[in-house]
Amino acid sequence: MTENHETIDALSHENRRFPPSADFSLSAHVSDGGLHDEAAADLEAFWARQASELISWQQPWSKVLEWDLPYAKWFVDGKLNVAENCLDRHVKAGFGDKVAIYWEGEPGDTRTITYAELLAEVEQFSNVLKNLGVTKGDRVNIYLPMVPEAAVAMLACARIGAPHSVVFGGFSSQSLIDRINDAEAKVLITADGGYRRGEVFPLKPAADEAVAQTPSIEHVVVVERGGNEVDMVEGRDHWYHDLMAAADASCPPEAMDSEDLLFLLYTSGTTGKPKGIMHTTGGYLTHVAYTHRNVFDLHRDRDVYWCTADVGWITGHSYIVYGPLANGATQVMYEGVPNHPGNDRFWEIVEKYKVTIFYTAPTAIRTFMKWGADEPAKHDLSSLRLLGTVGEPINPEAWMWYHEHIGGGRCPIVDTWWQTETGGIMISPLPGYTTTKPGSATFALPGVDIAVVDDGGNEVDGGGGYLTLTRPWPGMLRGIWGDPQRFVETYWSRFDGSYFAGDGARLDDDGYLWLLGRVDDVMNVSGHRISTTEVESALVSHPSVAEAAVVGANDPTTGQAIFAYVTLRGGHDVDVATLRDHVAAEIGAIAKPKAIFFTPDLPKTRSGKIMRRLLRDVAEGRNLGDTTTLADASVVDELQRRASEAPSED
Ligand code: 7RM
Repeated sequence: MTENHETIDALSHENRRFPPSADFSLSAHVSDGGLHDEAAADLEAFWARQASELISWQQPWSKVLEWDLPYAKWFVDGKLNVAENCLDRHVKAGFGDKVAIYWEGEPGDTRTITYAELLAEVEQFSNVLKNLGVTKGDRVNIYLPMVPEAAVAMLACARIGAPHSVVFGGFSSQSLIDRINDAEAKVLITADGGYRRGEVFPLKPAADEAVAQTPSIEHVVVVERGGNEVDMVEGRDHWYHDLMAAADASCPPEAMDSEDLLFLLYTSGTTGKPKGIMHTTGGYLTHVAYTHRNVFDLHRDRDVYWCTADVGWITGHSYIVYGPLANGATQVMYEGVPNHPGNDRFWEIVEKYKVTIFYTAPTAIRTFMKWGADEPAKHDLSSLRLLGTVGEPINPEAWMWYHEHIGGGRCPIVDTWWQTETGGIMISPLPGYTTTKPGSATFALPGVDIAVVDDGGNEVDGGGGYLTLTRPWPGMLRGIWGDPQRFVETYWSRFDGSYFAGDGARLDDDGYLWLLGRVDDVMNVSGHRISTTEVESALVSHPSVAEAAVVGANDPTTGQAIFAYVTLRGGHDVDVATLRDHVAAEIGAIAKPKAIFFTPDLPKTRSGKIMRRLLRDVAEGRNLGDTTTLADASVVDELQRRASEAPSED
């Protein structure tokens, strides 16, 4: 522990523990500390073994790692093709008839796609891209709903060595313009529209607006999905099915260098233009295959895996497309929202496909809590054997709800911490080995080295601090597209020799890690550095609260004062005084919110992360800053209206 005060005060306590069941451990890939020991003994040898056991190489590497801080090269001189790893080798090994994707459209239409069928589609689409003039190294932009063609397009790019840049289908034309222009993409793959909440949302008009301002785009490929009316520009726009019908069936996979660019994925920080995060080939694929196998304990002969993310996010890249397919998994892919036609749609899908592994976001879980336990109770969820979360800290009460009402009390939960920049999971329980504590992501995975440090960069051996990664890992970002300076400044300047993730974390007495949210969100109340996550978790531990967002707003007396925005569970009611006392009882009087506002919804990004910056603007009576990444703009208007009502206080 650092002297006098911790960098971030540790307030909450959680004593519940969940060791893996003997039954689960018995068949788990990892059931002891062997992998940890192996990685600790020789990190490079450890990753080399993963790369050779999980991935097929056309040419072996000459060197495992070349590390010239902050630039890493993994599996130097190795040659491989990602699509071949995800498809061809499974078909060659006799798994051609195995289902790769059970696709469920929102209206209820379905498609079942085997590995052989997926390979055929990808080969043909690779030829479509080639026919449009795409060659190795050209960037291709993808702007699609959650349809199988999204995976096909990504894999076809990988097959011919054209890096893709997927833009989430919920983003506006302006976001698309910025990302296409930054990447200077040559081809755009989009759809007429997709289904969302029972209606067709058009994509092609946004794509048209974008292409008018993106001179690099030569061709637009349009997947027919929504059936909505679209304008097709002669010579520029082509229907996917027309091009496919005219393309050759066979396309051999390109031999790619391990360090060739596989994709760009843009992340928007709090300031500045979106960063094109660069991921390369061999290290990335090794990292996602290794984590997908061991964190989810994937047994491809019996598991049905479902990750509810969109392919437009890194979670979709790593844990819908590349990790699961590299491992030969059978998975569910769902097009739509969780509440169409009813609030039990997800549970209906779990029952229908007998899903065994389910991976979702805390924001979704808190929404399910709001809708009530009756929804999952309508369905037989007994096929589930493992649950996962990603995207935000999961509050202990949401963890417990997930455990009881979705996992039936029997499924281990893996709370997986990672980032677009890390490429794959970094911190997580290993479900057959790690004893979990609700709300803790537990420990760094074997092969990953972290340190929680204080302001001066000194490692703390307990309490709160900044999360850093101290050694290179294979899935790490290789840079920011077109902006090498920003890469160094953003990630490698704050702490000498380490990657700074931007997150706060706490180590408890047993060495468990508790993620405390972005350090920009940490509050300073009378000199105490309090994490928003801990106060939110205290609020969510009240039986009436479904979700809470907490921010520090300027205060003349205490520096910052805690403002809380609270969403209640369906059919519940509670008053402000009760909740303030509840927080005081849970974590101490210092963390008692000065004001609590009730709200039906919280402002979130399109990937479901709470936008505390906007709530700070509201709390401090400022005009709202950049709201372009907000999923639903009406939420903050309503909050601003409510903020003009007097805040409640002692
Ligand atoms: C995968 C993803 C990254 C940020 C990261 C954290 C937060 C993600 C967890 C988490 C606590 C987790 N990529 N985060 N997972 N916080 N516990 N298990 O979300 O680039 O979009 O976001 O998300 O703040 O820095 S991301």
